[in-house]
Parts: sequence; C-alpha cells; structure tokens
Amino acid sequence: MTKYLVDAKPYGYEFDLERTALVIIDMQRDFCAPGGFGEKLGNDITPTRSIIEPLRKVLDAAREKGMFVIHTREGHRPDLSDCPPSKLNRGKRQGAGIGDMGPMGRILIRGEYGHDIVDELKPMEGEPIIDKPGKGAFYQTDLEVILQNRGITHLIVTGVTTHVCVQTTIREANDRGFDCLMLEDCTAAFDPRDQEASIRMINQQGGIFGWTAMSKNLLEELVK
Ligand code: TIU
Repeated sequence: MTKYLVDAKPYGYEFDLERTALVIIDMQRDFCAPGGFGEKLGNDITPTRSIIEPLRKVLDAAREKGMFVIHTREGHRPDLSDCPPSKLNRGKRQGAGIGDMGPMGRILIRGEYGHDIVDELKPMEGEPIIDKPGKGAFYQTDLEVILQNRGITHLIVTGVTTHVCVQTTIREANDRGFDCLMLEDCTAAFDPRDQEASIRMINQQGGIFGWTAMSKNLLEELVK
C-alpha cells in the first residue's frame, strides 16, 4: 500500500492510494457553461467554471499515480420517466424546466451536449461515469458496488455544486463508511456563502462528515 498524509481540516487526512478514488461530481456543461441548468436557475456560473483549471491539475496527478477516477453526471432519460414530478415542477417554476430545449440541447437530459462533461475534464477509458437522477451519487446508482468491488474506502471529492450534489454525496458516503476529503478549491457553489458554509459543515465537530483541504496540499503530497 502507498500511504499519504494530506494537511487537512480538522486534522491530517491519511489514505492508501490503492483504496482511494477521486470522485468528480457533475462537471457538466449544464452547470459550467452559458445557457445550462445552473444559469437558467438564476445563477452566475463564474464560480463553477473557475474550478475547471485546478481540478484538471488534480485529475492529471491522480491519473499519473494510477488513482481510481470516477465521474458523475446528473440527468434524466429523454422521456423523463425517471424524474420525480416534484423535481420537474420546481425546475419549471424557476424557468429551468428539465427536458426543456436550451442552447446546448434539452436541459439535464442524457445524451444531450449540455448534459455531458466539459472537454477539459473528459473521462478517459476505464474511468466509470455514474449517471444519477438525484443530487447524491449513491441514490439509484451502482456507485457503491463499484467502489466495494475495487476495495475503495476513501474518497477525494470534487466538482459542483458544493452545497447541493457534492454535500449530498459526501453525506451519503459518510453514512456508508467512506472517509471523504473535499477539495475546497476544486468544488464550487454559485454563491460564496454556500461554499464557505459547506466547508464548515463538513470539517466541523472533529470532521463530522469528513475532511477539507486545498488541492495544493494533496498535490504536494502526491509528488513525494
Ligand atoms: N442547483 C444546484 O446548485 N445544483 C444542482 O442542481 N446539481 C448539482 O449540484 N450537481
């Protein structure tokens, strides 16, 4: 086992390379490009775009080390049969109807251009893509069994948005016994207050849901 110790809050995050996965949540055009779901909900997408570059560095380092990498995408079947009416109705009230036509195709629909992952973070062969209907990556997906089969116990979690899909996934993972490190500068919320609050919610009370750290702390450790 190759052991690492990352300077993190509330204390050092220790992991074995072979038992750790880098999880990249929903880095889809629908959250990071103009005209997508994120922007249609009334948000400024500058923060979600700004993490593409630091995240790319982490992804490169993880691939270099042979760390297991997993990508997720939020989205639905074209006939919307897997989209709860409640989710559909709330999106419509906000002017962001799931399935509505936008500049990148139908919003949050699998197979559409806007639903796919941004070019800079395109998955490589062998890196599973988890298509999820909800905010949490464990809900109604095969993520847990994929992690179990690989002997994964630790997750380094990145992506968007911090207060919605990233937090929900970390909470789900924590209850399933995974030790999660969230990278503060490789996650983004549309509002900086949500980013700050999310970081505090995770690492408070002795690491109630997990750890947080800046990506440079992980990168410094990985090059050793
Ligand atoms: N709206 C919002 O902040 N996020 C989502 O709806 N999905 C994800 O976080 N991926």
